[in-house]
Amino acid sequence: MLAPRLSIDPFDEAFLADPYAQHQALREAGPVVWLEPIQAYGMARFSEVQAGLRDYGTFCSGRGVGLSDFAAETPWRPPSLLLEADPPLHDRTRGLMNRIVSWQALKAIRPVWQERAEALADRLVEQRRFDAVAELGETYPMLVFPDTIGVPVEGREKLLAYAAAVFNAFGPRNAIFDRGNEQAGDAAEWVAKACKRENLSEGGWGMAVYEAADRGECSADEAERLVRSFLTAGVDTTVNGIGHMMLAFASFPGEWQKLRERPHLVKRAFEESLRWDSTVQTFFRTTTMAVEVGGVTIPAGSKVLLFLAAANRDPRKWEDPDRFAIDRPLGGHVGFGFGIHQCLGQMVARLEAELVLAALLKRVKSIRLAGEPKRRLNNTLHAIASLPVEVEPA
Ligand code: OVV
Repeated sequence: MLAPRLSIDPFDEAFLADPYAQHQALREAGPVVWLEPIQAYGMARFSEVQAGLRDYGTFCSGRGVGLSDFAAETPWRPPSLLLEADPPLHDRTRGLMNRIVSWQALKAIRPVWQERAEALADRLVEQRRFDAVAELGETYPMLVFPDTIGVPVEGREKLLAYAAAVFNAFGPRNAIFDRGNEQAGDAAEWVAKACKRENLSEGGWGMAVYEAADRGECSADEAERLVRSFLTAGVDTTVNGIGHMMLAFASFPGEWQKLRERPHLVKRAFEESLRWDSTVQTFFRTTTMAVEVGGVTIPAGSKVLLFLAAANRDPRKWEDPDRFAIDRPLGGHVGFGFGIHQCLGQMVARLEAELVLAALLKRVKSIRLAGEPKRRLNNTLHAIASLPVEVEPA
């Protein structure tokens, strides 16, 4: 059977401004669709997305997780040794990185990160009105993450523009991609320098990668590129994760009251906000062989777009999926992906969100939108440019 052909372009500006409006059409059309404008397959139902992520042998990452097929085109930057790699290479690099982003490492940084979350919350609640993106979503990760990696202070604000450009580059070379590159300016050069051993501080996670290289776990060149992964994947993701968590509470005020009564739900609230609005909306895979999905044969060498965010609101899996409900039964969303590539930094993201949310919860009785949220269009991330909120101190 052939996949239904759709004229939906998941990278046009209308789609990216409100992807949720079109996810239903993608899911309803079938388990696999052919997206005419980008000449690629797509899957938007939970069970097929999860199965695709699970089957890394058939749906590979080594040919790139963007629209560009690395088997046919030269990648625009040297491929990530994690995201854009398959086993066995992937398992070696991932194992090394997992030992750095460990439970013990997170336990060690928690007190400092907590102090910074509390201080920031003090300041914002005193203000009453603030921009939950510019003053919280962006500020908090930038207060904690670059120090943890150990990058130079001078110029580190460039990390935001660099990440935005990388996430744009998973899509087609459209106007959003061009604008992102323009705004990035010399950020890629700054990041390349920051990844070098001589520019990383002692005791940071960046230096820890080079120490793994000293032990023979990878080469020095590989270490440099693995540090780049921290810097690419660690900022704009958590920035928008915290932003959407705040948007969720501002949009569903009853949930804040619920959380005030049941503060032990803090971690679940973040998980639910990621399900409700998944920062990483999509990633591609490439088929290594012909594969049948729901009666449709996808030929070998096909690009397949996995709609993580659409899967996370699939009514086949979730009850009343458009509702943000912090006490919903735990369901295992795919906002952090699934399987061998599942987010390396998920514990970092969870820690940041938990500390920010707990710090606010102690101080805030209610949150409301104080203006129209503004979107920032990105080919992969669901991103917010501005989110004016007003809080009532507790
Ligand atoms: C998950 C992710 C996003 C972007 C870049 C990378 C990873 C990387 O490994 O460079």
